[in-house]
Amino acid sequence: MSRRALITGITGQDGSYLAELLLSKGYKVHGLVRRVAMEDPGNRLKRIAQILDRIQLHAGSVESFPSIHKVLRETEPEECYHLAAQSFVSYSFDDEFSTLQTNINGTHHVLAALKDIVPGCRFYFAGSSEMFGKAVEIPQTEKTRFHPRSAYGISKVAGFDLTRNYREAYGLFACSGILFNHESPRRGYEFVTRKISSGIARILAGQDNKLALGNLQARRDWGHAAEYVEAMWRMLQQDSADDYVIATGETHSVREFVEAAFEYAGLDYQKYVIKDAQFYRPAEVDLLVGNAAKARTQLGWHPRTGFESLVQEMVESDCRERGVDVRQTIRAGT
Ligand code: GDR
Repeated sequence: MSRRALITGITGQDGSYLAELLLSKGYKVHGLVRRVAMEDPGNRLKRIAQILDRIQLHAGSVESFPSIHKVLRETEPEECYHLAAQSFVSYSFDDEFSTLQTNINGTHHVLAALKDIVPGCRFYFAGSSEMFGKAVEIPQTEKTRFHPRSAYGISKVAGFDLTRNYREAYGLFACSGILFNHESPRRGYEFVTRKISSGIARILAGQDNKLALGNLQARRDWGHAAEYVEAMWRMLQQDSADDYVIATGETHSVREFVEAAFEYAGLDYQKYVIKDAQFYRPAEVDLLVGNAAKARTQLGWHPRTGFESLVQEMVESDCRERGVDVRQTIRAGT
C-alpha cells in the first residue's frame, strides 16, 4: 500500500515541488488548504494545477487546532511536512502580531495534534536561515547560535524549538530543515529574485521601464527549490530525527543577482533599477551562507543548480510567460 503524506502549505513553491516528488515516489499525497484557496483555484492553486487530479486536498487552516485534528484523523499520515507559514520577511515588520501568531501557533497546533492522533507520524518543520539573522559566524552550521532579526525569524526559532522539544519530550520523529533561500520559476512575486526576473520580463515586453528595489548589498545563499524539497524527504527517511542545514555554500549579493539577470537579458541594469526606501527593512540580515556538510554526509544530499543557471532559468521562464523569447532578444542585441 502506498505511503500517506500530508503537506501543509501545498499551494506554495516548496509544497508544489514536494507534492510532485512524493507522487513520483508513489505516495498518496494529502494537502491542507485554506477554504478560500479552494474556492479560487485559478489563482491560488495554480502551482498544483497539473497534479490536482492525483492529490487530495482538505479544507482547513493551521491556525485552527480543530481543523488540523480533523484532517489528521481523516488522513492518518505517516509523514507530515509542515510548510505553511507567513513567509515574507518584510511583511513580518508590518504585522509582527499576525506573523508570530500564525507561524508559532500553526506549528504548535500541528505538533500537538500529531502527538494525540498519529504519534508515529514523521514530522518535518520548515526552519529557515533567517533564524541566524545577524549571523555570529561564517558559514552557518547546525551549531551556529541563532540571532533572528525579524518577527518572521523569531517565529521560526520558536517553531524550531517546539519541534526539538516534541522530539525530546514526547519521542516524536520530528526534524527541522534549516533551509537557506531557495528559488525557482514558482517563487512568489514579492521575493527579490522573482521580482527581478519578472521585472525584466515586463521591461522586455515593453510593459515597464523601471524596477524599484531596496538594499542591494545584502548577501544570500540561493539554491533551487526543487532540489531543496528532496532534502526534506531525505530527512524523514533516516533512522533517527535530526536537524540539517540545506544550502549551496555560495553567497551572492542582491546586486550580483540583478547584474547577472539583466546581463543575461542583454540589458544594462543601471538604466532600469532604482532604489526605493520602502523596500528597505528596519533590521536587515546582511550575510547568509550555509555549510551543508552534515546533509551531504548523512543524507547524501547536495545542490546541483549553480547561481548562473538559477538566474537564467527564472529570467527565461518569466519572459516565456510574457511571450518574450529572451534568447532571441539577446541575439538581436536589444
Ligand atoms: P529573504 O528573501 O528575506 O532572504 O527570505 P527576500 O527575497 O524577500 O529578500 C532577500 C534580500 O533581498 C533584499 N531586497 C529585497 N527584497 C524584496 N523582497 N524586495 C525588494 O525589492 C528588495 N530589495 C532588496 C532584502 O532586503 C533581503 O536582504 C526568504 C524567504 O523565502 C523566507 O521565507 C525564507 O525563510 C528565507 O528566504 C530563507
